[in-house]
Amino acid sequence: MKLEQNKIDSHNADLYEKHQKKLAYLQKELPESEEIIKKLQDFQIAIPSWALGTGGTRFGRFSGAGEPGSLEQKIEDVGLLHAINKSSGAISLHIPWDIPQDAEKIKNLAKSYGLKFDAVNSNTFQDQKGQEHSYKFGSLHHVDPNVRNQAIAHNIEVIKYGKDLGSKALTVWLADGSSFPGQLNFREAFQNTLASLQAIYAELPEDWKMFVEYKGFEPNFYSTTIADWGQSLLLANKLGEKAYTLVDLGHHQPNVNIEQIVAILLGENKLGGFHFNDSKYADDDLTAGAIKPYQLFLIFNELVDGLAYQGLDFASSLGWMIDASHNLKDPLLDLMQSVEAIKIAYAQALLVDRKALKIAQQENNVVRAQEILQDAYRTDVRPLLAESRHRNGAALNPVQLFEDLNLRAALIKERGHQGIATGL
Ligand SMILES: [Mn+2]
Repeated sequence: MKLEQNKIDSHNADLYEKHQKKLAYLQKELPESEEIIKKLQDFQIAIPSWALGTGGTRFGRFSGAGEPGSLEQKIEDVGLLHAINKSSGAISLHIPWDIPQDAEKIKNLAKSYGLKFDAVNSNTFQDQKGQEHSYKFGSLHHVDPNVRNQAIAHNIEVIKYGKDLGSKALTVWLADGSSFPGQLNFREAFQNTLASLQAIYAELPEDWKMFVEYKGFEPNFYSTTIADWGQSLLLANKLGEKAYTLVDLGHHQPNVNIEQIVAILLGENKLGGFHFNDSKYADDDLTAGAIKPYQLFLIFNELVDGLAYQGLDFASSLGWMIDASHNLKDPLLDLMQSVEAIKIAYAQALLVDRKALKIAQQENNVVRAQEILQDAYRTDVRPLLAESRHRNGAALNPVQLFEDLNLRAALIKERGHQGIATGL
């Protein structure tokens, strides 16, 4: 389904006067408004192909209606999202859930919606039909070289699909680990993982990056072979300059200081990308900013500071991706909310008075430092986001537009009630 521009324009016309009032106030208060609006216009967040269907929990899945049943329909959905918010101009594919049978056709389809292909993701956490060796006891760390070789070959195949589509990065997340003490020799598991990743890295094109994702728990309950950012960074350092650590917000134990991890990784120029989501207890994959918006802001505060320190362009230097999928909301509305929350955190981080913060830090003025951060965090920057969308031809209020136009009903009419998306 392609959304006609005039529908967005008439939505905007209805809301424009009210928007203009709020924006004018903010522009008067914040001299940096114009610069922030421009940065927001450029900032795109990739949508994962597996988040377009209703997710499940380990107890069940309650599918929504009108979900995309094919890769083409998933691209259509991201295209629709991008038309509405002009902030989701990329899609991240998971292989083998989304194998592009005809790469040229898929590439052209994505192009017609203004979409690029972000990092491609391999999957060695499930067995696929007809697969010779099982990943039940792991993949790249497995005790059996035949299993490792099969997993290596799969990752190399994923690179090939990505090359055909114009992707520039491979994300490797492993479910490898152990659930009981004694099950695994930790040192050998790590060494096997490194050797396997080296074999994959050797096949990485010159202008590609490899993102090594870590996770502290689940699906294994005693140990994970790439459990934290230290282990990921160790691997990335050993692999070479094209390898980076990827931070997924849900992959930490409760109360871990993620913003500090981000600051240190950026200082070493070893942060490759992000998987945004939010959580209360574990890897809940909830809407970004739904539970801990202040943490999200503090992370962006480090990102703005760290990327400037490295002299890197904010929008293009890291892989910005959502990795969320849950069982209650309409997936497209959920993604709109995630994108909004991410961009709010970014805009607030841009508001931080860095010179004043530096002085407060030098003077050990703890109160002042907190005031500076919270002044930025407590500013309602939503009119700046709305203005950046409006200038890009997108909707002033994406969620309202989607609901007012009954876009899910239109998708159900097109696809039927039974469509179930592949993915989690
Ligand atoms: Mn992830």
